[in-house]
Amino acid sequence: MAPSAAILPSAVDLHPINSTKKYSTAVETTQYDVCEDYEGNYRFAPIEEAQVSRAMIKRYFSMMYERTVSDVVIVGAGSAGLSCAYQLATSRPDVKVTILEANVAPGGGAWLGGQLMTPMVVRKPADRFLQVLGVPYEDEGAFVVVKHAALFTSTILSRVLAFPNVVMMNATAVEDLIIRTDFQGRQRVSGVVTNWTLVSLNHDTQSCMDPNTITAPVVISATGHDGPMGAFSAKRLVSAGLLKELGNMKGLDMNRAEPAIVNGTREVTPGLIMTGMELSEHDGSNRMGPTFGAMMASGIKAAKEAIKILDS
Ligand code: 48N
Repeated sequence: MAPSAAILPSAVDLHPINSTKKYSTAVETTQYDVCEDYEGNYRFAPIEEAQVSRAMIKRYFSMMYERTVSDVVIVGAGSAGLSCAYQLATSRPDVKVTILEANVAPGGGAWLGGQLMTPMVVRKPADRFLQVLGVPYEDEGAFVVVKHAALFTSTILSRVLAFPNVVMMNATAVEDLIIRTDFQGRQRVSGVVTNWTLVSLNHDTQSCMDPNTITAPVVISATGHDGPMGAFSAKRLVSAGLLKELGNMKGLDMNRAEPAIVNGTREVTPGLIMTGMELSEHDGSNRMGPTFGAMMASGIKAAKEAIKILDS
């Protein structure tokens, strides 16, 4: 008979370091003989190794099976991709959003502010998104400062992953686009070609290691402007003949760069919306350096553009 969930003691609340309050005394339960005792008698419920493996395999591969057909695929879980996912998930809980992130750790360049310093600057009015997320900040007038960039990134990650209509496959690379010719003879992006990132990065070390696919009527590319696979879709559009040449990101100019990225967020080719810093490589707009409001607003706009396509 399948064991019911162990009755575990109430979670020990984490006391501030200087608290005089001790952890609760040893708490024993009859089921599974668990014991939360920090004085040397801590006992876990029993487990079989196969139970752990099957718990992961069952969930991951049924999710992978179900999401081979998604409504929206977001490529890249940086600040733009995650902001886009949040906006989509909240405004359209009926839409199946699948995020593909090449790194094991999602978040892209938003774990630090600039030059490895931790504070994150966000120019108004993008601070409103921080208020929506509940991320605290210091108000400096024309801009606000989040005390640690990871406070934004960990908060939005936890919010996005909590939505029932959103799944994220990290350590998974998009290594090509599905490009079909529609009945009007127009080429349309209709999904993505995927592989484990470690495989994608090692194609030259083995014989052919074929990929997998995920089809979707809308693909949103948020692959950034640097990193091992930066500006992936922009570069692929050029090699596929859907874009004449890369615009190549221009020098830093905060006041020009941020509105250009937000206002330029759009469907760059049928079926493919581009957002965040990848757009600077596609369009040749300026970079903004260590300010993140445009990433959030561009992600939000990309979500709105995606909904227009889905509802058209
Ligand atoms: O953070 P990034 O790189 O990209 P954005 O556009 O979300 O945010 C950009 C921002 O961090 C800046 O660059 C700031 C504002 N600086 C500007 C400046 O002037 O320097 O996230 C992109 C994500 C990363 O996590 C990559 O790992 C991932 O996309 N990625 C991919 N994931 C799956 N498949 C791929 N082919 C792929 N390529 C990149």
